[in-house]
Amino acid sequence: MATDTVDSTVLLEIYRRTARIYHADCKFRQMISTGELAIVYYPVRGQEVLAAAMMTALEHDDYLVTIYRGLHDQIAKGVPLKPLWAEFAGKRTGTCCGKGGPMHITHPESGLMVTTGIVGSGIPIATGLGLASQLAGDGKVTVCSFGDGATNIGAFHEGVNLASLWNLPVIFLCQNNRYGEHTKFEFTSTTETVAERGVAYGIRSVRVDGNDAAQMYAAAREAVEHARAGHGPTLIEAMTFRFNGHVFGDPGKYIPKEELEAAMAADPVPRLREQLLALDISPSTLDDIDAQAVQEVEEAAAFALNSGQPELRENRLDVLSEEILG
Ligand SMILES: Cc1ncc(C[n+]2csc(CCOP(=O)(O)OP(=O)(O)O)c2C)c(N)n1
Repeated sequence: MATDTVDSTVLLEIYRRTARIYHADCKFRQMISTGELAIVYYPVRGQEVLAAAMMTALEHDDYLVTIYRGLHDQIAKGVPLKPLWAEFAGKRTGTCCGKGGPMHITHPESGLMVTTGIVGSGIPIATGLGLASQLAGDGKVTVCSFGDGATNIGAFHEGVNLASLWNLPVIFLCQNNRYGEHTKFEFTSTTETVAERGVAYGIRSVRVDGNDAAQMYAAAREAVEHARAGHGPTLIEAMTFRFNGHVFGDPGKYIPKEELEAAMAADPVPRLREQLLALDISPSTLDDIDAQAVQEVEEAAAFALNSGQPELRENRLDVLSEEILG
């Protein structure tokens, strides 16, 4: 799909979210490198536009289930930056009072229902959220983000099959960054694509260039409208690439040099900027958006650093909806 078929205000909103993600990811990597922050971090550089376009197609109270590599999804869904950063840093002011940490970010107020560390485990949860919405008739759509590696886990097949059978309002968003940890997708899959696996379960399945904002947004909108109209789930296989290693500190030696260079030459962030400039959006408008994002990220990082850690005695609080221990 050509960019001129998507409204430039929509593309600008995608750029705004992309800028926040881009600058937050850079800042996390910088702070870990300098020793200011000691956390396990899964970089999202290269996958920003995909998440920004997907979440722009949602309403604020639609649901999101994501994974440890989830910063881009969380920011794009609208989780406020300060408590998000504080949770990554394990601070009391975080979304889960510092007790979830980087792999377990939850913020239901923004629709972010859960972030999981076990590969594929969010998929049946998302199917359950879809069932809850269908039963309640609340009109909400659940997006479930996961990587290509997760599609080899049993939970993927169970969740997709049930969502298809019960016609649930769920979007299975496979962010195919071509590597599961250190292993190339081709070495783990009997099918060439993830999308064709969905076809076997009778679920509407599409494969798109996730790094193209207009194409990704169009696929996201169609899937949201399809789900909202009661027509059931969609599996979107969004092609992308991660520019850094699996986890921060992994030099990514298993990625052939030429493959990484080609991916970086097609960096989705400057690509979106170029597309906006071609639509007569001025460079200063885009610079202002970047400057605003940098400021928000700096403020969030300072907020996280200056917040205190939860105390040991708080360990058992916030676990159940009703406290049962004094
Ligand atoms: C059930 C399970 N098996 C193995 C792991 C170890 N592990 C963590 S991340 C990962 C790779 C998953 O790759 P993918 O689903 O493609 O997501 P990506 O990290 O590329 O975003 C693995 C094998 C795990 N966390 N859970």
